[in-house]
Amino acid sequence: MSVTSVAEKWVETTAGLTQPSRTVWCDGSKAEYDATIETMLSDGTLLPLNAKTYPNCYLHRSHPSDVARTEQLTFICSRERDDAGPTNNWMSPADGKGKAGAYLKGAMKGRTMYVIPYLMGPAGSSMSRAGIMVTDSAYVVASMHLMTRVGQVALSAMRRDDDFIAGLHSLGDLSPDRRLILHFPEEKLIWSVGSGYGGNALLGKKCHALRIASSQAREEGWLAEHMLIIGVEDPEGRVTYLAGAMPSASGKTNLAMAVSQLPGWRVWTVGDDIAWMHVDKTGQLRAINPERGFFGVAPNTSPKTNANATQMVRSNTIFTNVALTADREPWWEGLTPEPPRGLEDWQGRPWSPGSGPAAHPNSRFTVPVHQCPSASPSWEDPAGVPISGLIFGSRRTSVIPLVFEAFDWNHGVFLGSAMSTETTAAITGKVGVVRRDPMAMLPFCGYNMADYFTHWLSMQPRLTRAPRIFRVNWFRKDADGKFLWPGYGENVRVLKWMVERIRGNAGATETPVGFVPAEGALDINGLDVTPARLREALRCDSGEWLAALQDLDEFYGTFGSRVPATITRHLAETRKKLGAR
Ligand code: GTP
Ligand code: SPV
Ligand code: MN
Repeated sequence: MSVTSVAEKWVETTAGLTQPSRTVWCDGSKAEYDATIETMLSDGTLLPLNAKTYPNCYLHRSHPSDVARTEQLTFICSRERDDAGPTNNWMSPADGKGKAGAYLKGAMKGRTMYVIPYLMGPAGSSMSRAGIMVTDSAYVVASMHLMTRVGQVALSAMRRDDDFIAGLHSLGDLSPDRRLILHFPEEKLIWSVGSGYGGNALLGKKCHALRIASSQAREEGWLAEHMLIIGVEDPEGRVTYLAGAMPSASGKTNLAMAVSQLPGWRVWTVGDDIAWMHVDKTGQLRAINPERGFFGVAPNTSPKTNANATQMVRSNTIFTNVALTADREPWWEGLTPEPPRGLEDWQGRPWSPGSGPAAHPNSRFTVPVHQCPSASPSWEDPAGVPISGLIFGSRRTSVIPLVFEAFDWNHGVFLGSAMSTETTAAITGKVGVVRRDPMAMLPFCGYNMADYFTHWLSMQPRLTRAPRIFRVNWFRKDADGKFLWPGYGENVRVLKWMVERIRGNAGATETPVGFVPAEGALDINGLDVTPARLREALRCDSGEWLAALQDLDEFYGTFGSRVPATITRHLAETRKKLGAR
């Protein structure tokens, strides 16, 4: 591998700080992956799964206090506090390096430091970007192999000697008291210490592809978004590409590989978590999936809810924090209607009904995209796929209709900026708390969120055909706490309406918040949902909406004058239409 002098120097400096016993450069080969797995099998980091039914699959149990992203320990270390904005934790670069530096000093003594050159995005795409991360975790090395493109392909993609995001990761002592996930956008640098889990540790994912990339995207005029990407094929074989933002554990992976319950329609998977989108020369928005794998939520994944996922995780998959059956197969709540006998829970303890969930609620599978039966033929196209519609979805048990469409781009940006959602197990802390999560980017925007709204608005004049913007909510419940909408494969009915809206041939009714499907416009042929329940799922209640918008002035107010006037004007107009006095 040909390594640039800048990269070499940074790795040397890093080794000086962390003092590993040896440094290994990763080449991304299969031999390297296999050797890493062997090492972890022999030291107990991985447990082998049933080689007949789950070939090349392994179970990893993380430290019990290291099971999800820790947002309170995640910081944007821009020079100016205002450039991180009120929705991010902030530390000065000097403070960040001082604090984390103390945890990192000598942290790799007696350990191997792996250097991983990785590429986010398909080889040969002008939209792809390189990173170099170092880590003392073999689990991270194997996961990066599955989730990114590792080795020379990354080094070759660098446009200059210093054209890479540098990421320093150490497990430290895994104590939450000595854990920090720091981002230095001005230095294109990430420091993460004290966690070996998911987005905290696989630095290519949230740290690079969202927090640092969003800041880079603003400078360079593109969008780095927390979005799935799909192609929706109609019965004539025409494919319409959509990208959709939903907060953590709120339906991206499931929608990305939905098995259509509508004859003739199907969903092709391009990505399930992150979209990088550029405007091309003709003014068309195009998206690539910067990742090469899925890090998906296990609980509730079943042949009924997500047949593609259950099929793709039957080989070459690393499971983290799922339960283990007596046959050494992975298990999680929802996989089968009844839990099998003789389960070990996610911490390896014998499990019995009544002792809480057997799999951790944020347990996950890590698997390459190409194993997904619905992977799109275009998923690695260096030119990306043309995006005709954008979806903002959130998890709300009330108020927010199943689907509605923004009046135009700017109104859609307002709807995205006003998104609220209920928290999930993907982050440590309380589950089910309603919070503002603009565009599902609250934990991932690497700069001031008000400037992010401005950046979104600035895209519109550059687009010849601005994508239609839709808002969805699969999670609205009735008075008895039951979901009003069956979800999963039935969501394709909603996708069909979107595709027809994009083509200009689906009926819609105007409400104060946007267009909802007109009576009969949503295809419910063969669906077991009463018209009354469907009406309830689509209902826009002015009183409920006005109450739900109440805290929005305060939220926008935290950004001071940085919030674009277009956004606050849309809020005022919406209130007026809803009949506010
Ligand atoms: P991250 O990987 O954390 O970003 O999550 P995600 O947005 O990819 O969410 P995912 O698709 O993994 O779904 C999270 C949870 O929501 C799982 O328990 C799913 O079963 C559930 N879920 C997903 N789609 C639907 C749906 O259409 N209806 C209902 N009721 N639940 C859903
Ligand atoms: C999320 O929390 O949005 C995830 C899981 O996708 S993690 O990669 O851990 O951030
Ligand atoms: Mn997901």
